[in-house]
Amino acid sequence: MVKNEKRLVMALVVVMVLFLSLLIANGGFQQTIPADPDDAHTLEDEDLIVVGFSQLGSESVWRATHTQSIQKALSKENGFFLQYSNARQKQENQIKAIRGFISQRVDYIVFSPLMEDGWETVLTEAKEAGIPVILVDRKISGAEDLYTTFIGSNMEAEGRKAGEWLEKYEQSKGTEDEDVNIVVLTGTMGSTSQRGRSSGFEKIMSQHQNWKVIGLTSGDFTVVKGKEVMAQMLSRYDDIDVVVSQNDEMTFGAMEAIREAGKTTGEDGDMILISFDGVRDALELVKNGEISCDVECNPLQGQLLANVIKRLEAGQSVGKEYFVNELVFTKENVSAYLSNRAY
Ligand code: GYE
Repeated sequence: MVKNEKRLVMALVVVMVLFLSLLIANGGFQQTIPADPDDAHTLEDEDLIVVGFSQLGSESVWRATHTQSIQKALSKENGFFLQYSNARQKQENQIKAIRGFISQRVDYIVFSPLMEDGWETVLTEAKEAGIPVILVDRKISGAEDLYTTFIGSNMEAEGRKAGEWLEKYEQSKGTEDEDVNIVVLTGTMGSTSQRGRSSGFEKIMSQHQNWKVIGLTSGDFTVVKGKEVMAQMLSRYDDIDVVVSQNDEMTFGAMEAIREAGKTTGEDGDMILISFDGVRDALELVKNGEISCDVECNPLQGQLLANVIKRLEAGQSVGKEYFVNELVFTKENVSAYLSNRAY
């Protein structure tokens, strides 16, 4: 018996020594700290959905609102870990950001493409890594299998709405048979917003032989460029009837140039303005008549994005495109929306 007890004690000691040495080899009771700080969240936030978001820039109030809407919806409280990257209007920065997200093995890549062309290579890399890509705001050209879904505006419809408004306006003035000289300030060339708004407007224009685009140039969606190109237009043409400006920032810039040229805008002014976005400051100008029509572009896309990701997480199918609701603002309806406009 005594001998057997000794053996038992010896065996227990051996087991304990083995256990302790294993523990020491694995770093004891302390949690290991990852070597790569970028991996840190995977330990802390195991249940969060990791999303890499490449925004194209911060050129407008619309853009800032869009960014905030996504940041708010993809919060930790809602179950997300969001990596935000601002490309400052450079496609190469967006490509770099997307490559970074791929190497971090994020769960989803969300991005708003600066322009439509040039994404095949990097999005093929994402596809090969098995990371779903969700486009927001703007689209890409070519292969539809390079992204899972799109969430944003129907830019083509926005352009058409602008044309349809002008059609009705000319009719209401009884001037539908007179020549209409139009200047178009486009957004970033090659972007979905520029292409869609242009082609939608052109569709309506093609039904009116008397509508003439006398000048068309890009104002890059910014105030500064909008002012600069409008000043050039004003020095070239003194018979502009309508300015179609593809976002509110360019419209603000154009208005400065028009003022400095000693001209006025609005129904009783020298020319009328049609704008896009419908941010608060622009809606104030719709109210006082300086902008005649503002076609809404809705930047509040975050919640829809969060819902779509949650569906994908649940293994449910999603559509190929989701359009947000959008209105047309004129002085007849704008007051009702101004009071609770958040941006
Ligand atoms: O109209 C403009 C922004 O792509 C819809 O981009 C967006 C456009 C928006 O810079 O203000």
